[in-house]
Amino acid sequence: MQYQRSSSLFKEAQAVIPGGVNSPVRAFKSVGGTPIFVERAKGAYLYDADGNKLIDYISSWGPMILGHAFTPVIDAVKQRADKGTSFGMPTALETEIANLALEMVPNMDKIRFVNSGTEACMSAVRLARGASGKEKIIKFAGCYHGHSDAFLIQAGSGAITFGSPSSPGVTKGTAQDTLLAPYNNIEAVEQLFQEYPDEIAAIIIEPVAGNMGCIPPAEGFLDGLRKLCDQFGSYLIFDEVMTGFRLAKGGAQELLGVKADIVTFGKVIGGGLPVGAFAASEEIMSHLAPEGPVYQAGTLSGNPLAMAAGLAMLQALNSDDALFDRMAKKTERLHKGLDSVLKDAGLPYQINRLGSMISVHFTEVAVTNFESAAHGDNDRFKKYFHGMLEQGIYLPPSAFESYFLNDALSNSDIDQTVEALAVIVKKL
Ligand code: HOZ
Repeated sequence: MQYQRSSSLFKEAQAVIPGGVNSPVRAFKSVGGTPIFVERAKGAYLYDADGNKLIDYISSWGPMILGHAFTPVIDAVKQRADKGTSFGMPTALETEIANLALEMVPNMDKIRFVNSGTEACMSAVRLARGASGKEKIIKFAGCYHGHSDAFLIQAGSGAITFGSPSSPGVTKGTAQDTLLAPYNNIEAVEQLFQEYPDEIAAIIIEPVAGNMGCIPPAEGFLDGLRKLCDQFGSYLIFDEVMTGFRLAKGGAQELLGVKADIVTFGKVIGGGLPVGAFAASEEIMSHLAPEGPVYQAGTLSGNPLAMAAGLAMLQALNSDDALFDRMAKKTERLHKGLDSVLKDAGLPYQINRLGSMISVHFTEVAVTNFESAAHGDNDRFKKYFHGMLEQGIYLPPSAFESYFLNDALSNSDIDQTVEALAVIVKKL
């Protein structure tokens, strides 16, 4: 494959945008080489600036769950654009998508729309603090909840990829209110509650971690968190930015049968436009301005184009009862295929999967938390990433990210992906 055009576009971008990108993981720093500049995408395929066609396994990091340029979403945006793109005033569309989202997601009475997953998580924590009158939160090493200060402490995703899980610029004061525990370790969380019984406003967690590769929760772990929150009067926040409307209509709460107090969304809920949201019970949401004193706002919140895209996406998901099962089966097919090639090659590897999320780590230890994810052999991952790219397969350019499959991927795309691995596996 040739990447001359991407390469020159990257140079031009580096002159005016830090690192040449508007979000660090896109820069390919952990795998090396030149980021691919996209020209357009349709269904399961990306078409880059050099005219290469790639099978896409990131689906815009989640939102393109029904494939790129999904016609009902594109039509909804086009139709809405003619009526004006922003008013800073309420529209009926916001109530319509709120009703549908609340019908699909269990346990929630009210929802507030924002512009990104970062904003949703940041606002959810402020709400938990304001409603509980407590200040500390517990987060898990390797989980990523956006780039707001309180979360950039042992964070996953790009923060690990670039070796700065705890970012400069986050004050000591902020850091001391964020307590850390290893993912899947209930004893560590119990210990934190013993140490700070009256100070913990909330636990925030990705119910299926997707920012250190894909790491499903251990049996009983989320239930254990639920019990601790009930016992100590703390809120359980599920960051469902990745899992919401992806693992099931009702996200991880529905699939795993654990009730959260506050849920945050992003990615799929915007159908590919910038949307985040957070939802909770009537009582918790009553603390939010203008009803209550916890302030949160946004000029572009509930933006009509974004709401139209999100509504069309949720309607499509809600009307297809076979979708989530079908996507889980496709992901299982990929898992089995990759597994058989890697096993035959005798390489150390782990494949984690839940629903339509999956990832490969090149290590002999089971990957259950940040520490074990960090055991992965990054040199081998780089060869894997670039080898697959040469074969026309676009994977996440970091071992600390999950793949997000989309429904446009056919069995033959998946088989082609497995064949690509068979071609390159001897060079890994
Ligand atoms: N933080 C995102 C993945 N976990 C990457 C966002 C992007 O680069 O688009």
